[in-house]
Amino acid sequence: MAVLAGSPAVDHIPLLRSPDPGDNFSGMPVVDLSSPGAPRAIADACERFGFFKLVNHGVPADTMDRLESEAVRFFSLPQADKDRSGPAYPFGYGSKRIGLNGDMGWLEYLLLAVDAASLSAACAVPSCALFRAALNEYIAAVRKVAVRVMEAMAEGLGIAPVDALSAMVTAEGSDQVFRVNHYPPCHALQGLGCSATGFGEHTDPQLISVLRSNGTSGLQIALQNGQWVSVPSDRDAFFVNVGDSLQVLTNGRFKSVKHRVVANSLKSRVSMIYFGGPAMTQRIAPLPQLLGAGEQSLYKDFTWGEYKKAAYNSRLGDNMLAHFHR
Ligand code: GA4
Repeated sequence: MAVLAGSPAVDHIPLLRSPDPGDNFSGMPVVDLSSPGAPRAIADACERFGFFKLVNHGVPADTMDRLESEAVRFFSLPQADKDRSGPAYPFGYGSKRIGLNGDMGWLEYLLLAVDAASLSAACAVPSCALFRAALNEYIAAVRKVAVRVMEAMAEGLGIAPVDALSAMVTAEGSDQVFRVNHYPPCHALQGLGCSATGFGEHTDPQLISVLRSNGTSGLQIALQNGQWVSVPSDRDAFFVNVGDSLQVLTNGRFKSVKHRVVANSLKSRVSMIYFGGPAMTQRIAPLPQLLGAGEQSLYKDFTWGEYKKAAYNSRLGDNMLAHFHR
């Protein structure tokens, strides 16, 4: 593993050879949520890539900008102040360490718990009232988008009821997480022809992830043939990922997309991501409406609680779902 020389704090951050600049995701599906064709387009994108860009989603630019400014303000605080909002586990501020099993990335972040449609009262950070208000406004809006997208997925898959998927994240006790990431510029790498790993490759364990970033790119996804492509940033759009649990609910029709983030050598990247997960006791198994005659589940039966525990005991790049294959 190549490492960043210099400071011991960054000794364990891997370097990556990024895709060539020509490897922008040229075939990226762009879905207009306000169009009648959205359900089919969403289902198609989830089957081919497990990923798409969402436009005309209805969340006001103000709601996104306010949260971005508050996040930038927070991440500009002196390190000692930010550390007072840590540790990241179960919830709070973290820097460079991802998860509890030794993964490192060139980023700092806030990991936050969501109850129903706002920050969990049990989540005492961030303490700043303006930041909390911006988070609550944004979380309520992005969660509505996630629900509309999941309803469109059900329609696109041709299954009833319309809330067959979305009910899992709106149900009492659903396990929703919100994360705000800051990838500082990695000046040391300027001109070296490689990038620092911001967030190493992984799939998301939940059902759905909805990401918004500032104008700095860095997100890359793996296509089904294993090729990595860069996703051009778009601060007005959302990027939606299929997670492992949704792959299982659709018996492998929707693909949980492998993705990663590389740090930029010149500019900061700020992203905010809503992760919609079900209640701990929710059984994760293919929806009967989606199983054809005689079709068997590709996976062993498990609950979200069991899967989450397995995921949190893994390294980022592990193929967690492989352990649950029949
Ligand atoms: C990936 C998706 C979410 O960011 C996250 C991550 C979590 C963490 O950062 O603590 C995990 C990662 C994520 C999957 C494997 C485990 C757990 C880090 C890690 C090594 C909050 C989540 O739910 O799973």
